Amino acid sequence: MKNKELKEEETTRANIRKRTIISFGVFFLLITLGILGWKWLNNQDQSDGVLKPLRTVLNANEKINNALVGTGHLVKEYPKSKAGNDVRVNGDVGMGDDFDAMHWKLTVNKHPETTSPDSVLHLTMDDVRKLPYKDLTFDFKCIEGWSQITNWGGTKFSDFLLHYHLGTHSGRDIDPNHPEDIYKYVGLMTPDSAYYVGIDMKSIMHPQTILAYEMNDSILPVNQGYPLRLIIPIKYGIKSIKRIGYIYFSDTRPKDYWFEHGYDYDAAL
Ligand SMILES: Nc1nc2c(c(=O)[nH]1)N[C@H]1C(S)=C(S)[C@@H](COP(=O)(O)O)O[C@H]1N2
Ligand SMILES: [Mo]
Repeated sequence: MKNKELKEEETTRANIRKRTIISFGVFFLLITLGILGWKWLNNQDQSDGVLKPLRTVLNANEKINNALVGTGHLVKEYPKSKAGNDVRVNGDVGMGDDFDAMHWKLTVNKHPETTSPDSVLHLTMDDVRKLPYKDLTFDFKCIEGWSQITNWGGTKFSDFLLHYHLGTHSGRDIDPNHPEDIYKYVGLMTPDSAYYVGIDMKSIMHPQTILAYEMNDSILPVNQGYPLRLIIPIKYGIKSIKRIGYIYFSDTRPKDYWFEHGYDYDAAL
């Protein structure tokens, strides 16, 4: 009896030793793999400010987002009374003091391949104000982690495009039945070209995407984008470009300031 117990105890000990050795082996193997993986990742080329393997993941996310962002999905809206008066000012790229607001015009280039006079529009704020009015109170989210409920007034981007017959190769109105005629992207830039964003057509046509010229029922403050900014609630604040000078269309991704600094091109919420 005693002998048997002793034997059992010995085999148990041997088993424990064996398992401990295996555990350590696995532990060191994982650490080695981790270090090798990290080294491999860091040896990869950069693509648009981000390591290539990471960029591939970001691009995959973007495809899924593009498939999901339909005009049916609406961002939550709040009563105007919930909007803050003390609106945070964030980001001043392309917002220099040398801006001549008196002579500002919105330059719209209808086609990427030509700058012939009949392909370019020069619009005033009076032109923009003639379009149907739309206001919106929503939770504005910055990629840095803060958010704020704010109120904006202007015109739907989709109304702007349809009124000026913009966004198509043919110059006809955007028609979902003719997707081949619709440019894939809209590019927007500040007058000094220092800040710029690219937005896919589906998102720019979203019913909550607006060309805003008011905040809390008053004219936009200068540091909030006077005279005209984008408000695009389905995306992070980085896409809501302040002080728009140029709008253009393209079938390839327009350049994008924060994408060049390593952020996801879509910046979808
Ligand atoms: N021209 C311009 N537009 C810009 C930025 C900028 O630096 N320059 N920053 C963006 C960022 S990161 C955010 S969060 C919002 C902030 O808008 P607000 O200053 O009105 O709060 O503007 C966006 N639009
Ligand atoms: Mo932001």
